[in-house]
Amino acid sequence: MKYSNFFLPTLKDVPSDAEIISHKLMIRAGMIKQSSSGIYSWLPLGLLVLKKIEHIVREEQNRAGAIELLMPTIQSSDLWIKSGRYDDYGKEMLRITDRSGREMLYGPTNEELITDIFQSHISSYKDLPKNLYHIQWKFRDEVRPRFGVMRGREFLMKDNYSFDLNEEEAKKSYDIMFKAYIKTFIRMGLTPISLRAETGPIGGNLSHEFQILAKTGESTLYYDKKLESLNPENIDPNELQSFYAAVDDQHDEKNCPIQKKDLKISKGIEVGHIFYFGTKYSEKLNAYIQDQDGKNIPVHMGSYGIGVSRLVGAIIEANHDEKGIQWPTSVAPFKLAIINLMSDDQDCATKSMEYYDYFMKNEIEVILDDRICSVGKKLSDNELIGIPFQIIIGKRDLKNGFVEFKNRLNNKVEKIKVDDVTNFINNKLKI
Ligand code: P5A
Repeated sequence: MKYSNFFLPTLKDVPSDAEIISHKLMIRAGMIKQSSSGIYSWLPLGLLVLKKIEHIVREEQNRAGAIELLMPTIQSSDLWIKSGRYDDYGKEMLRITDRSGREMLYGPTNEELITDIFQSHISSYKDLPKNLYHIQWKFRDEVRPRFGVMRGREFLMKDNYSFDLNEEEAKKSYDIMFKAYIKTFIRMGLTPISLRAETGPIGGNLSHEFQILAKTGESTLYYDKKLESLNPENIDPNELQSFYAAVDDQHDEKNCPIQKKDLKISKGIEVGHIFYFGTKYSEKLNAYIQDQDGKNIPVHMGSYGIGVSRLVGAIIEANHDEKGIQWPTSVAPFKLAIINLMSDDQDCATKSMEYYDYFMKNEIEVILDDRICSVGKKLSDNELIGIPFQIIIGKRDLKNGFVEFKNRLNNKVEKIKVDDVTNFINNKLKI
């Protein structure tokens, strides 16, 4: 991508209504534009990151055996009346009346709709277990939408639903998702902390939330320090669920089961939440299956959610400095930025194009900053948008046979010989 062709409207000034750093940076970096309270357009740079996150979530769901489908955003009220949640959900649910006077709603979650799909097609224990997911926009008319995409009214969620014969089998599905969640967040360069949680309007009696560590996070977490250094290849959900972790209002210093030396206190942001709620929806929505003895029993269900759009903000909260974003490579909108500081110099322009063509040919996600603007603006915009690897081409260095390489993750800068650049970057990206 050439910057001059792209749509990347960066801003110098901090928007006045943005309270937290990720919101400020997302607006300044031209990633989102508010369309109305809690509702955003995703501009090209923001969309690239959203898609990266979606891709990792999807891959880990598929690996864990979940099957993707796609349910609509608009639902009929009928199923919600049956489940009893039409009234319970209150003002958070956006209700719509269609031209024939039918009551519809913009889905805040999909337990009802998926249970109905399940019950229409599956009636035997032989077809279990099943785990179905989709990645779809939700709407919750939050009282106080704030913090940009972190607490939006319209937001993208990955939600899936497991169906099992009994509680024991359902706990196995729960544990598979638990493990998939930890892996998903680690792949995004985050440190996930899992905590026992309240079930709220989703229901049930077993639930965990997943927070990621970020200095600027809203919650204060108290947890066993072992949770910070998990090996994604070797995760035992039962062991993890037994480690101590609590948010501040649950933490009781006197009764804390672990020693002070093992206890860590950090700030976190909730990015995922999983629930086991047994037969709460299957009984009301008639999702019965025949067991091995020919008896009809309600199917046992769980639901699992990841805030895909919230993660964009959460990743920024966990990865930024005073100059801008520092994308972890796995979710970066581009892996490499080639920054030509002197766009009116023929040698600089030729060299940057040469590198650009090479990386494009090799399918590296690269952006070439070929804009005609001041050196100061180029450097500050590139710090702001935070592409992890940056090749900076200046007139004097180039004359001496060098360019600069900047690693935005640690801000280290080194000089590289012009002929070594492609190998150097290939090594960094492990091609
Ligand atoms: C689980 C999947 C559920 O809705 N039903 C289907 C269950 N859980 S939840 O905790 O309410 O939401 C799951 C995740 O969605 C994100 N999220 C939000 N993101 C942005 N703005 C919001 N207003 C918002 N509300 C929820 C969170 O990451 C949450 O963990």
